[in-house]
Amino acid sequence: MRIRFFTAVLIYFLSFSYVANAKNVVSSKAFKIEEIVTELNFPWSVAFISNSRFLVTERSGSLRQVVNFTLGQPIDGLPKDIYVKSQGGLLDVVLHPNYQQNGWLYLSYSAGTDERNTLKIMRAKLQNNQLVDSQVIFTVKPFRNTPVHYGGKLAFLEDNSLLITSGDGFDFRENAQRVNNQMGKILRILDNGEIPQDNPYIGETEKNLAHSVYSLGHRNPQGLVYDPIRNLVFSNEHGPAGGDEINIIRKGDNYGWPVITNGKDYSGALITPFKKYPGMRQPLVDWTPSIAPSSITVYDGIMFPQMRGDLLVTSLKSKELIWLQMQQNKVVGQQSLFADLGYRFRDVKVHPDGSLYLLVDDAKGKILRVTANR
Ligand SMILES: [Ca+2]
Repeated sequence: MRIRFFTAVLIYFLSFSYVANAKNVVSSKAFKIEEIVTELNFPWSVAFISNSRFLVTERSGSLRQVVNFTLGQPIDGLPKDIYVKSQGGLLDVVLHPNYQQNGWLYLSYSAGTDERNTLKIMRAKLQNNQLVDSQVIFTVKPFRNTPVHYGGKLAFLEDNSLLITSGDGFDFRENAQRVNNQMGKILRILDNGEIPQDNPYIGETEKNLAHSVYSLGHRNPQGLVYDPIRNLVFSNEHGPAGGDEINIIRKGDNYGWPVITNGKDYSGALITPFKKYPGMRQPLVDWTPSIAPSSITVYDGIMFPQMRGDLLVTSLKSKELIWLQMQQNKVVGQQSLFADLGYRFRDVKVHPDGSLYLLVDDAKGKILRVTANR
């Protein structure tokens, strides 16, 4: 049952009653929504440098700085081999946890050609609207010949190591279960690209590609966040037709794709007879039918106190922001926000002031700023 509320946020926070997969719909009128940047070509991610400055990637291959809501010219010095096609291009941007001291920013992008491409991770410093000291610190292997399912999300852990989501390339789903293969994985590297010696498969001395593997059995994970309060990593991934998931990511664990899933092939064909299998983790949340979850974050701001500690997930297909209300590590309610706007949402981030930044996925994409409507 879908219920539409037009009253203040606090009221429906108090009134939730959770039925598996049911979402209460919250009108956007409960929030103040401003378009702060427009004319962006498929914006993919933002990273806040300060309260008044942030970086935004456009999948078509531009990185730009926004200062006091004014969009800057594309930053020079991006890699020459960015492969822009279908789901590929310039993807995530994140700042090193010690960015204010060391200036390192990190980018993920697809690189190569139709016949031979992959996901790469680089770091660089920003100087006068130009990237300097650029270094490609990681190249996912093997290469592939499809322009889809890159994953591409980045998140730093508390020890300053970097997690990377890597998709299965669509045509190569069996690779998600192969340890000595970096497709369909969450990978972990040090901030300079070296391999941490406490990664789970570091002892597989004959299997070099396994050394960076942190977890396996993923399809196309496009959401990734480290929650320092719970000391947990949350990731969301696209299933096939059905079987979209949020998972709590733990070192060395197997999340099942393509051996277990609640989804089916787009043709309707069965991918696997199994929804459970010994040694494979069940998702924290399953969305069947699919919503196409494109990013996840934990709300840690002060502007919306009723959201604190909760998960926020953007959706491309169901065109909403999903607010997952949490009690400890359990999801106890789901609210659908901003569905009445009709936008495909690519990313959600929490600004230092607690407002929400939402990226609209479109050739004429934009950034919405959501503040409390008082
Ligand atoms: Ca799974």
